[in-house]
Amino acid sequence: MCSRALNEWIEEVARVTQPDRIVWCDGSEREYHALLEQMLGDGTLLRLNERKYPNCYLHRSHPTDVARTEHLTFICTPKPEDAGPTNNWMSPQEARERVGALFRGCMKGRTMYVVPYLMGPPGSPFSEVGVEVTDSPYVVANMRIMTRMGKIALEHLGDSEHFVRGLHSLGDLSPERRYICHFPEERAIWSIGSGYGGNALLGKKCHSLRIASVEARDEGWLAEHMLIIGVEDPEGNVTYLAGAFPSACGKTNLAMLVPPPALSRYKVWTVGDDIAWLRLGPDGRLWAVNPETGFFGVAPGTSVKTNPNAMIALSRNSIFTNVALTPEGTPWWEGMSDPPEFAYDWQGKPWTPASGRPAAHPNARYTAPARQCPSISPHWEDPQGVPISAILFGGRRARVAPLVYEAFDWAHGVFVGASMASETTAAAMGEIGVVRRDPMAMLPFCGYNMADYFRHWLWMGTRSPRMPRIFHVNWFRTDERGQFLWPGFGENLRVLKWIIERVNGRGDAEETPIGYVPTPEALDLEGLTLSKEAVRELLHVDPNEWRQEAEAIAEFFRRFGDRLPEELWQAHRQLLRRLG
Ligand code: OXD
Ligand code: MN
Repeated sequence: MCSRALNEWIEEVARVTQPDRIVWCDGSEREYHALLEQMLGDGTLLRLNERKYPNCYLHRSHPTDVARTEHLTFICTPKPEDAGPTNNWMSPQEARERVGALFRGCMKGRTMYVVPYLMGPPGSPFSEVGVEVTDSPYVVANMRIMTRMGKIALEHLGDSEHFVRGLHSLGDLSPERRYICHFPEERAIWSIGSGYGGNALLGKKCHSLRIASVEARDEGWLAEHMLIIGVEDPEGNVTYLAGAFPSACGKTNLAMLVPPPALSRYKVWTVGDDIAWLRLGPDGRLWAVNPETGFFGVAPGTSVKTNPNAMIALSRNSIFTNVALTPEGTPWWEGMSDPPEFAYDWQGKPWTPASGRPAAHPNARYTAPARQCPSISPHWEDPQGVPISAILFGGRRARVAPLVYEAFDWAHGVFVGASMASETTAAAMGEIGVVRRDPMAMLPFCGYNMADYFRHWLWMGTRSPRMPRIFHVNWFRTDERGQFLWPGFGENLRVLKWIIERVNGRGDAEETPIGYVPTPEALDLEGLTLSKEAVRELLHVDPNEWRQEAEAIAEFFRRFGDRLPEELWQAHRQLLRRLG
């Protein structure tokens, strides 16, 4: 059984791209292994040490194709205003001409894979079918880890014509001919010239965030760049939290947090590490699913110490991209362990610790099945999702933002999310470490005008009195010598504990101009050696810094002109008033 609309679309795509062969992927183990063998044969993959990393492979990408290329990512709507000032815009007609030309004959001599996939748990009202057509077997193999692929997706599709159409080709991998185009009105994606995850695994950022955010606006739900976790207290109560953090700011680590010894009677359950689809349930609460089935995590910095659950998840059946390779055939990256005496770097060149360059690319990745994560929640595939009690917004801020604060109410929380900022990381091409506004961590992922997106968020808050409470966290504050003030990682549970107490009507807080900040005693710091000054600094709200911050926020808001919801300006004026 196969939808006629799907067959027709595949015929049309094949006419344009002219592949030598068309392969419909069924998602089976057999098919996966055949693909792997083929890629081992042509050098696309290298097999890792079968004893230490069973069924694991290394891929080295083209050296210019190692991260998302935001400047080559476009929203193609009839009017530029519908893409908004924070997106690159191209008219659908121009895209069809300029980018369409690159697809003409691009699969000559290649195999075209048809990859049906399901985002979201089987049988869930949240779930959506997409079909990615690609000429990259590496993309197919990764899609099989990251999505429910093949037969199950076709079953969900039935004879419907309702699916996201994703067309991907490696093209010639040249950045000059690289485009990632989204057509929200047609629910279509065209990506050419890159094999990198965020650009090429179309189920992920392109479908589940950029296209889905537009659907969510139209249908009354939220598609967000958020992790989802359940925190179980010693009495066995589980509170679910969702958190939006920019790329490479520790979402995966937080999603798989291991409690520190002082809080060993707590347990953190992983539901998702990157994307959340959230809908109002019949009970008026906001329920969330993780549409993915795998983790496409940043390898550098991941270790048994920082994220033991990830290390177990990635130890088998995983694909590594742009990590270093040790002589014994195991992957290595900066921060994993003491450096090996010798390795091959991410480009396959001989490397030693004296080489003076990183062995792994800073944005090296692992693609690992979610079900292998020891902390995976027993509810991670529940069709109705999990009920969210609190939303966390967070960024990487050396200064200004305290460790944690709570918004006064939903509308203020939307202001907090809309004015979020973070220092840039290696997950996208460009300068690293500069502070940029990244509202709700969605700046690179919102498929429409963010002013309308903020309006949608505000409207969601009016729909139920049981919406989650909103918090802002910052694990990255530093002292005047540039040292992190907060230990981070597992210790972040102390902050989550306060958040959960607040949600349950407990947890002492002080009202400050920016929101409720915990009193120093309200944070459980038992067993942590943190000076009183450090705690004070971590929780400090400096009115002068915040006045400057408010000016930077206003400057950002002004970019949206009249389209910015008045509620956000009102929240801004209130902030200034409270700052005095
Ligand atoms: C990711 C990203 O890969 O945000 O998740 O870049
Ligand atoms: Mn992400």
